[in-house]
Amino acid sequence: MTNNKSSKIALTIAGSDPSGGAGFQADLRAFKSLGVYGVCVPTVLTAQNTGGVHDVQELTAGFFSKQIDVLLQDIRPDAVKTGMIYTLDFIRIIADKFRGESLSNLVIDPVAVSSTGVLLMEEGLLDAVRQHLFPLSKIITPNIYEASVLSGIDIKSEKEVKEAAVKLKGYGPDAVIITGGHLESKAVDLLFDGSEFLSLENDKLEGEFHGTGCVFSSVVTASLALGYDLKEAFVKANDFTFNAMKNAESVGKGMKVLNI
Ligand code: PXL
Repeated sequence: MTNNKSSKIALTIAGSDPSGGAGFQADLRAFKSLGVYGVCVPTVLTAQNTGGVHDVQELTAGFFSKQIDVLLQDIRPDAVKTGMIYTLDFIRIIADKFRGESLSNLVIDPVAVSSTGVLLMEEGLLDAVRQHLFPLSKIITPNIYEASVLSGIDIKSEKEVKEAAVKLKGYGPDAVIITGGHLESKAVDLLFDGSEFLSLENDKLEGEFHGTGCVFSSVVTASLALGYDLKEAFVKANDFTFNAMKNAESVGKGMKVLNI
């Protein structure tokens, strides 16, 4: 049999956002924007619009697991990302599959709360993500809030962002990116690869945006699928996300969604 595969492939394991601004819908569009073929396994469904998350419906663990098995029997992704996971069972299933299938280039976006403050995982589960998934991952992409909870460091300035990055690196990922330092007048993203820090600063943009974390981590994932290194993936994600925010659109009555 000849192998006609030409596109690189990225898998997102994430929640559904019917409004398309976040969740696997945003991930798939971001993959496509980088020329990467996207595949997806939903974890949960949400009842959601641009105003916020109204309800969450989990899939059963058995069905979730089957989606991954059936997909991987057929398609081998070049990179994988996780977004909203929601339950401990699902965290364990992802860790098992990841080890069992010897997949590479895992990007963990430890999604904890929505932009409007709704919990996107059961309480206390960030610890389980840290314990089960960080050791398997290439890059983790917490925002400042998630990095604070995960590291136990109360982040107030760039000094603590760096301390948190060093601590999170100790949990096993090859690299840590802490996004959206909503600190002072600039938005700062920080990469730590175990030896060096790289900070990228952008002007803070006015308004409320939905899905920035999903888009950022998806660009990192697509970049790894394309063969870029950590630093290149970081720079690409920072640049792409900032431009998509600058050109954000109001598709509904609530938050703006990124233009990707
Ligand atoms: O932006 C985080 C996020 C991720 N995944 C889903 C979401 C949200 C935010 O609302 O709904 C499905």
